[in-house]
Amino acid sequence: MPSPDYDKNNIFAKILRGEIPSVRVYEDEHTIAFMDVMPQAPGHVLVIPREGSRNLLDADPAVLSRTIPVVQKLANAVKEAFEADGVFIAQFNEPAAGQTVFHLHFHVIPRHEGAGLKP
Ligand code: DGP
Repeated sequence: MPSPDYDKNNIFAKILRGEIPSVRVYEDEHTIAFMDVMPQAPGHVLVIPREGSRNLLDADPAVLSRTIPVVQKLANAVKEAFEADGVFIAQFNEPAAGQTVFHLHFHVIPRHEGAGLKP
């Protein structure tokens, strides 16, 4: 069940329904991952559950428990594919914390030594 604060017309919901294009790099029954259109670094991927929640604050813990292993899988995949030294995982909740798209998502960003960190 989508959470009550969820807007089913947000851009990631449209990506999930195939109404706008995305570069999908992973999908399973519960989760998809696609390339971020405004990457912080090459290989920046977004992981989202198919079930709608506005963000982590209202997400069903059962959905989180299915999503985190996919974040781990994609983190290892981008680390290898982009020959990164590390992987930055970011997740924002509400505008005050920097959230701009209101469908729960995890940023998975490969990092290279010396490249610097954007917040
Ligand atoms: P935030 O809500 O601040 O955690 O970040 C939302 C991210 O979503 C941001 O890095 C840019 C990305 N984004 C926004 N619109 C689209 C889109 O239409 N397609 C894709 N692939 N990414 C998007």
